[in-house]
Amino acid sequence: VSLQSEIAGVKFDNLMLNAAGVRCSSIKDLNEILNSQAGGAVTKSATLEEREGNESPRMKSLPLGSINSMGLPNHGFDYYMAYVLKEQSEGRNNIIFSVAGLSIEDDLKMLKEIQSSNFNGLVELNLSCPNVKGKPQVGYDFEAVERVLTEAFKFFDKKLGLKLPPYFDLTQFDAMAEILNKFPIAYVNSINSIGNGLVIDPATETAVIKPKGGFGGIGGEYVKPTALANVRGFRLRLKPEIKMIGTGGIKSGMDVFEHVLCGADLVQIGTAFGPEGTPIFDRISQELEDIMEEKGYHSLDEFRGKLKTL
Ligand code: RRO
Repeated sequence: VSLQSEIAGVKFDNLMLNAAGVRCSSIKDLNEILNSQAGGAVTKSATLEEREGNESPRMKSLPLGSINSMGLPNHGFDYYMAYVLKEQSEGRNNIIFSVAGLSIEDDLKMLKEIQSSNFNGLVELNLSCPNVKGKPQVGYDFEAVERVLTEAFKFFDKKLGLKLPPYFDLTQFDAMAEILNKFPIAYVNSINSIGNGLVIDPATETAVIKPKGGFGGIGGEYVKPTALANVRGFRLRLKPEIKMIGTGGIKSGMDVFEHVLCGADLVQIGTAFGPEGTPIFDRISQELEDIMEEKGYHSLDEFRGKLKTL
């Protein structure tokens, strides 16, 4: 069976990638992903300048997932730009360059630099970081999303994907899809973590992470139904040229199978990749291949988006 997939002419031997943020901040991390069974790698979202991020402890693994308030620690735009250009020059095109400006102006500055560079791969504009103090998630400000896309596509003609926060009402899917369908977007990636959850330790009567009084983005099993709903919700509403990446709650082959049934072209693994590391891509690939063989599927196309409803 084949786990190959494609977005905007970029081919991936395996539909599974890391989710931006987890084990992908350094060149060493990224090379490890590229040397694994993963179909490609996504870089830690870059800001214009290098950042330390929030105070520690800022991430905690939980029985059913994770909470984080990293606060966008990263090596800065130039570091990741140099890396993706070098890899591209060596023939690699399966790296997604994630950027997350601290303002719309910063987003546009980074997209302008990418536009004027030789980089021709997929770019993921993260409109959904929940953890930078005082900065709301752009994806919840529909007018701001339309504004950044309107400005970006005045000059940007490379392959742009969007990382969106989870939405929770069908009117939000309708309104966001109507905006996105106006633009030549390569893909939508749903979901980022569910922002500003609160996990507490009742024994010590204390929040489990330090930044923002303990509020942080929730990932893992907790978020899978929300992730599937967002992938499905957008797949049903977006024009077919806009592909989908499914992210949220994947830790088994069956989870990937479900994301693809909802319409995912690629999937990304965050929370579960943290503790397990790159062997997870091998394990889940094997599990997915077994499921496909048992069901008689040879390719992802045979069941992608074909969820049945009652
Ligand atoms: O760095 C983070 O705190 C972070 C980011 Br940029 C994001 O997009 N999602 C997340 O859960 N954490």
